[in-house]
Amino acid sequence: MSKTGPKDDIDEARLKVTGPKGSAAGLTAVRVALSRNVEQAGPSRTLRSLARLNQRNGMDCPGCAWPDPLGRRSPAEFCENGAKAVAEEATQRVADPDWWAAHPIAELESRTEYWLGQAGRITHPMILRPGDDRYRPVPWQEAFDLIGSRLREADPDDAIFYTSGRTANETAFMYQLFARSLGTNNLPDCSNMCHESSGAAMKTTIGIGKGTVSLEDIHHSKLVFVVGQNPGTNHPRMLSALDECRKNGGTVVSVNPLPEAGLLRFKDPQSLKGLAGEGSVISDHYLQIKVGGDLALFQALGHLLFQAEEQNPGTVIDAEFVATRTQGFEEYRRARAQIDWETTERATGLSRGQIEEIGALLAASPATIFCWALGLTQQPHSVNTIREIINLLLVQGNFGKPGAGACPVRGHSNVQGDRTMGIWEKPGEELLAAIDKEFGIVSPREHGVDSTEALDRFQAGDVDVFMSLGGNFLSANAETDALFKGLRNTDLTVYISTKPNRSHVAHGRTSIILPTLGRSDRDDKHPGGAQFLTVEDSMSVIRSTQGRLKPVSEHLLAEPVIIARMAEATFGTDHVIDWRAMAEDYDVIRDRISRTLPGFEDFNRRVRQRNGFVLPNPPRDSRSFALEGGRAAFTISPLEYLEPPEGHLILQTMRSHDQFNTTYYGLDDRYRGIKDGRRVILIHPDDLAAFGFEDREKVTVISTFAGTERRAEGFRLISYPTARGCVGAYFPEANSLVHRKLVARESNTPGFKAVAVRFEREA
Ligand SMILES: Nc1nc2c(c(=O)[nH]1)N[C@H]1C(S)=C(S)[C@@H](COP(=O)(O)OP(=O)(O)OC[C@H]3O[C@@H](n4cnc5c(=O)[nH]c(N)nc54)[C@H](O)[C@@H]3O)O[C@H]1N2
Ligand SMILES: Nc1nc2c(c(=O)[nH]1)N[C@H]1C(S)=C(S)[C@@H](COP(=O)(O)OP(=O)(O)OC[C@H]3O[C@@H](n4cnc5c(=O)[nH]c(N)nc54)[C@H](O)[C@@H]3O)O[C@H]1N2
Ligand SMILES: [Mo]
Repeated sequence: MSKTGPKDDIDEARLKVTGPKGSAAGLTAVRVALSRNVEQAGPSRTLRSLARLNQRNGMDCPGCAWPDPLGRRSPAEFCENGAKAVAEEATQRVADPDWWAAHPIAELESRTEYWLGQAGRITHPMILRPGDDRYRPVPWQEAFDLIGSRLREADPDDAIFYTSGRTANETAFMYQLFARSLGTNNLPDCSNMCHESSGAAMKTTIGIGKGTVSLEDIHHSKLVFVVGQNPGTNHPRMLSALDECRKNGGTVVSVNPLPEAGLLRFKDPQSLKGLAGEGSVISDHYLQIKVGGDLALFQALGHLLFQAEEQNPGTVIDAEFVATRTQGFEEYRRARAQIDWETTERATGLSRGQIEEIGALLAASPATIFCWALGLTQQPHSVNTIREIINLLLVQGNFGKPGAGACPVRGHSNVQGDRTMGIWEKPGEELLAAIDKEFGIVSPREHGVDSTEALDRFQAGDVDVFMSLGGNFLSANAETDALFKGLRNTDLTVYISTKPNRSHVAHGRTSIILPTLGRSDRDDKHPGGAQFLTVEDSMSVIRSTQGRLKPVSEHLLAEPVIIARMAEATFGTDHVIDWRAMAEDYDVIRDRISRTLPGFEDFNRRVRQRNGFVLPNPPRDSRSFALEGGRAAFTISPLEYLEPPEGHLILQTMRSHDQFNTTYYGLDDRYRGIKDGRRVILIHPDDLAAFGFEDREKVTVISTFAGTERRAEGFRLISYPTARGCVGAYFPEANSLVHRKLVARESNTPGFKAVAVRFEREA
């Protein structure tokens, strides 16, 4: 075990490329997971944390939002990357006051997220005072008083409260209550950059912004599409579910510009048989689509459904469902009557024959699920693309029946729960009225800013206070260079964090870092003893989570306590809301949630049940839709795809196998065979040749949008079997290239997978 992070930062000259692998997981995954844990946390913390991961009364994995099985659980109900997420948090490396003293801001500015994050857990509250050159320790109460007095002075509209999706339900609820008590709905969150397009598309078509399937549905589906998603890396336990689906006779189709290892073959690390040998096939069909071509594909599939129905009347369309549960069907049928195959082939990069083969599968399937993630949510036409999935599901009545439905696979472990708890810049009247009634406050009605609108506010220089509950707002966002300057122009930045990151370096004139307990840490400094928190997974299951590890520093505070003490410092101890009572006993928060939010009745009792409880979901539970007449809505969208300007390619930005968003576990994107370097561009060999470049050549990447250009230097072109015309780079290295106006319409999500780029040779 090493108590300090790596001395050296990433040296891109050490980049090693071995090419893509054909299968995911297996013994290597187990070995990597264990060695990372032991290296960071030591053997005993490793054993204690991993044994309880995703077990009943255990700890919810701080990684992704994939659900846990309700029945049998494997003794190792986690994956390589979940284990790495735990190692990151359970680490015994510390960024203590000595560390901060040794590294002035000017030095930290030159560091990558890798180097910063590997420094370890922050141990003391820290402050950077105006004009000082480094963060120094500050007593908790002094930090709270400073925050409180600044917030009392500020126009609430000039304060912004960001949230990242690791935040637990109780914490999120208190945080939104804090912002609204102050008088603002400025509550942007990571969801704005993530699945907001899914929410926007689903709310307007099926009346709820959440998925409609359970894990059991996946196991027993006849046909599962996995679109724009890399589960082998980002939701590895999903591979077990897909494996089970295939064993039960289901078919899996994946749609992706990259041949991701986890979509090809899978060696189940939870079964001995799976560890050895070839592993099982995951995708029966793989469509190597062009980035942004999915809308065209789904429209073509819609056309093929009607064609199949014509050939075999009464076998494809669920006429009764359509007639009694939907609206707008005839218009949709008319819109799909014609198809322009030439354009469809150009948009998708697929042949008519390939699409027809999948069309036949879909037409014949009695129960279909569409799973998707960020490959569909971060493009200008994302909301319409997802609506087109809903159309396909509606035609065949794939809601509220076993093995069928819509499955947006969420990112952060509690991103869905945070929204349920009211972290939303555009709250509905129902939520605000319920909060006001329960707490005796008057919430503001004016909508706040989302993460993209926040960029404009920083650009304009009118943000006084920026607060961040977890996350890394700077590096996660678009146009990071401008945002960096904007944050520096802020009067006060407050970061509630576990580890150092570049947002801390983009400090306001005064900047405060409040170090907090993580999911795996014991939270027992309360009058009534140890407390637990709750989370909601991607399939709307609410369950408890409790850490047991000894915190790495005695100075850490739990997130609910931090919020309560900030609120007391802001409003005084005689405020209409009893903040302290909530922070002392989380049951008190849950009681108040149960009186405020629908679906949480009797919260404290039900969350203590064996498997927690499932939130109501009208499409899934009763085939009803909270829209006009209780009916789901077909929608009609124009055909749209991404056509780069002459001499350009379309860049998508994605995660390596060794990172969690802006934090890097290591430098080994093992399944893609890329190691020790991250400034790479994956490009098809024919595009490489067409543009006159050599494999491994060093280039500057230039993005163009609305007549402006952005440049990022020091990238290497890597010959890789991606779709033609589409290149890939890692998030967050490429974020500075994304113009803040390049967004998905309606959801305002940055166009992280839709950037037009060209390359310039570097010396
Ligand atoms: N280990 C680990 N787990 C994670 C995360 C992590 O960083 N590390 N992040 C978490 C979070 S917050 C999220 S939101 C999820 C993200 O999970 P993913 O959505 O899997 O994340 P990305 O790496 O962005 O991968 C996007 C995938 O979409 C494909 N793609 C890109 N453009 C298109 C397109 O136009 N069409 C199609 N069909 N495919 C396309 C890419 O090739 C890639 O395979 O994972 C969560 N889980
Ligand atoms: N180019 C590009 N950009 C993207 C994306 C993309 O695909 N491409 N994806 C987008 C997506 S899907 C998302 S979700 C966002 C992610 O955006 P964020 O959620 O803002 O970023 P993270 O990297 O997950 O945040 C990491 C930081 O959270 C803090 N942290 C970790 N655990 C805890 C905890 O328990 N409590 C507290 N208080 N802090 C904690 C640590 O200090 C760590 O440095 O990025 C978006 N940005
Ligand atoms: Mo996400």
